[in-house]
Amino acid sequence: MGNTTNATEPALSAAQVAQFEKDGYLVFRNMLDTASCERMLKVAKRQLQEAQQPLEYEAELGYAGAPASLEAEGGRTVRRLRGAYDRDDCFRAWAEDPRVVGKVHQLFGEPVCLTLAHHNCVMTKHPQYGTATGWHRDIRYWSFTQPDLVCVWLALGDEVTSNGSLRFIPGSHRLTIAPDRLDELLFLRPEHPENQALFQQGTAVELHQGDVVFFHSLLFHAAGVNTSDKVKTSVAFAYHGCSNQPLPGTRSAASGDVRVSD
Ligand SMILES: O=C(O)CCC(=O)C(=O)O
Repeated sequence: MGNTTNATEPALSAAQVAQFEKDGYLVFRNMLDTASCERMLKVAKRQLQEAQQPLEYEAELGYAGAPASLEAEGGRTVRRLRGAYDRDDCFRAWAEDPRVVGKVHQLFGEPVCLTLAHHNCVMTKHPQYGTATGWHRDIRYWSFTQPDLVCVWLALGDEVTSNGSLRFIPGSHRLTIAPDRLDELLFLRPEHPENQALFQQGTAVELHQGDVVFFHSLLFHAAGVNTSDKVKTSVAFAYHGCSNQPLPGTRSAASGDVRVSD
């Protein structure tokens, strides 16, 4: 597995910045300590049990294999605990952690804002009804002047191929993709020959508790199903340079953002 970096420095080396620009992602091993991860897991588990809103259900996504409705068997399987920033101090502290913000600030070269639109969540991938995610770019979730956001994904436990770890296509944030290669939800069409060649370049990024991956909002990524017997839990926040504003009238603008660096 490439792109592995030890998170001992507060900010990024020139080599790390160059690697992010080339590949579109960077992995930091053991960035968050065990106690902080366990605290987040405990809070997430309790909020899941209590079905604390706002939640996103697998049935609402309509992905292949998802329960057909909220009333169907498995229909209340949670995909996201939305609004993580306002759910608990432990998530807020992570979103504002100077080690995270410092790195993103350096990547953007300017003060950083956290978007409260989409992401801003605890992602859960459940064993039975958790669905695979096709190849996509996260920019499909947002509308900003520039398509430049960075997602920061924290693993609260093991994320390996068998429980649906992320897969990335290195460098794909720099590709121009003809519209006919994408479906109406902006997923790469699996049957398209050029897409199939691209999928061959996909690489699994296995993570363990406390590992963090930063990735560009134009990077194509996918994830599998969870064939284990434990829920996979991750925390995802996304950031943009403060000069890169959401487009007026969009969900990105309505959700608001939080300035997290000076
Ligand atoms: O865990 C997954 O299925 C991938 C999630 C993802 O990439 C997304 O929701 O944008």
